Amino acid sequence: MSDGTVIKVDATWNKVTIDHGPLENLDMPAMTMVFVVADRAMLEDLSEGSKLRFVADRVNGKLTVTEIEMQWTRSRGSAIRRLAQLRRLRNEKARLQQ
Ligand SMILES: [Cu+2]
Repeated sequence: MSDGTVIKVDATWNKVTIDHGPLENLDMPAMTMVFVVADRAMLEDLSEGSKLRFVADRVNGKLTVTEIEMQWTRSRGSAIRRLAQLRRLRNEKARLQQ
């Protein structure tokens, strides 16, 4: 996995601009560039300034983010979304146990 910081999220085209460290599997030095994401759900966790670790590969000729691991210093907005998601899951679990 490589380290990166999200510069921009483009939900319309399923793209994300990442300031990334070296990508050894692609023989690429550190730089800022645009990637496609393999699954648009990946974009939900990302916002400007998010720190992540990720895997990128060439898929159908396009440089594509295939795996993402969020760092703890994620943006406040996505932390709040994550909390709301956890609360929903907890409510759902409580409902099923009734
Ligand atoms: Cu690059």
